[in-house]
Amino acid sequence: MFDSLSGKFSQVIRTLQGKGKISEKNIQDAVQEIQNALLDADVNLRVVRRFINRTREDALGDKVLKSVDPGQQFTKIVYDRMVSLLGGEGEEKLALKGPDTTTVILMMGLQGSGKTTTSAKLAWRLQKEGRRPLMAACDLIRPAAITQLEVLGSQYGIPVYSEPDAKDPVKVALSALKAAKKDQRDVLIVDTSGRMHLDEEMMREIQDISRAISPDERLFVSDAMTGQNAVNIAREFEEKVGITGVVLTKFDSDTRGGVALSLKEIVGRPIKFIGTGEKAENLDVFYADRMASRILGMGDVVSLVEKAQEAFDAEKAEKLQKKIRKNEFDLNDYLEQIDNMTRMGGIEKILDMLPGAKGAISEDAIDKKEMLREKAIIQSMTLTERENIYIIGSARKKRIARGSGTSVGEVGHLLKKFEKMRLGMKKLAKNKKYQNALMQQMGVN
Ligand SMILES: Nc1nc2c(ncn2[C@@H]2O[C@H](COP(=O)(O)OP(=O)(O)OP(=O)(O)O)[C@@H](O)[C@H]2O)c(=O)[nH]1
Ligand SMILES: [Mg+2]
Repeated sequence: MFDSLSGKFSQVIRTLQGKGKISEKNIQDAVQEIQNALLDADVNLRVVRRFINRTREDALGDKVLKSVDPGQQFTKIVYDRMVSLLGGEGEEKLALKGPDTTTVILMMGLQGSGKTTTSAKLAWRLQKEGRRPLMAACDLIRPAAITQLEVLGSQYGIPVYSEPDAKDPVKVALSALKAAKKDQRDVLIVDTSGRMHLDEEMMREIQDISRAISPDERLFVSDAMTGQNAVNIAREFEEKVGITGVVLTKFDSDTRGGVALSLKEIVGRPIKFIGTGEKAENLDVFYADRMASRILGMGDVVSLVEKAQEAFDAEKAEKLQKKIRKNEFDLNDYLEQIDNMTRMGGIEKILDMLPGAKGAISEDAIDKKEMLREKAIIQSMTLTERENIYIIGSARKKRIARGSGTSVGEVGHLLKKFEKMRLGMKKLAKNKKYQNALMQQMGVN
């Protein structure tokens, strides 16, 4: 999967990294090549356009051209864009309820996409995690479907609810749910029949099943090998039934992978698992960041990206230091720091970047709620006010308090705290020993 795409990406990136200096033209060329590679991989045209526009926008900003290592920075931009295209960082967890209730998972998708196999894989995975799954055989169309699920069930030690002579899958699903509850099964996985093409009657059937059993998860199972059509089909399922997550199967196959890249963006639903083979253990949790580095075709792209990130941080920190030394640190900078802190998930990291600052910033600066309140207050100020807090008199304070839903006292408190902090930071920044430590930390000397 993705072999050809990866090959092309690494080539583009290697070319850029070899260059000490990068021009706008180089970047335009690189972006163009990435566009061709994505189109060759059968990625949806609209998705390609959006991806390319965003990448170009980021890449032509100051960030790349003025950065320490433009090649690395460009890689990071492409990587970040790829991660967000695939659904962002972290894992998309299944919506599992507590063990005292039954979580219902409905499997749906085209014929042969891997619903039955995935039902069994998922049940096996959940059972390993200590759950008690039951599978329901609600494919009453394909003659061997029930047997197939039963065989898988006995292979992996998972019970299957079935009614061999039944005609109505909605009834079977309802009875299966009843049986699951009676037997205190905490997960019910409902396998349904595949739809060859979008047959209205078949869509109504899956709609009816879904309405009857109100699934907590409605997983759209899609074969990674199907072409562009998969995107339209997913859209149809999303409209008619509603998708809560996507499972991409047959990732182990040799395909160009375009569908995988298009689905999230078009359908707007997260990819939760990928199938990488026929066996029970061949179902992996989907991680956009890991997939992105795989697609970029560089084992070490992640560390590369981290290095670029560090360089970027160091540059910013240096700028910030200059401002502090000159006493030019203003509320705009402070706001940026608050945003950084929330983004990075903690003040610690920022404080680590400014050695010695930990002591200078009082404990209450680390209060998250206060941080959000401060953010609201600063955002209600004009840019001039943020640059020069001394123009903020009582009329302005009142306006700011009203705008931010706080009180005049709270606005005053923030201004006082900020002034004190700035003085403290300035003093620190004038301290030679502190400066040396800081420079060393940033690798400047
Ligand atoms: N290599 C590989 N094969 C898979 C994967 N997932 C499913 N398959 C195979 O694909 C074929 C179809 O899988 P099924 O699970 O029967 O598909 P289905 O969606 O239930 O099919 P219908 O019930 O006919 O609609 C089977 O031969 C599976 O073994 C996968 O991740 N990798
Ligand atoms: Mg099936």
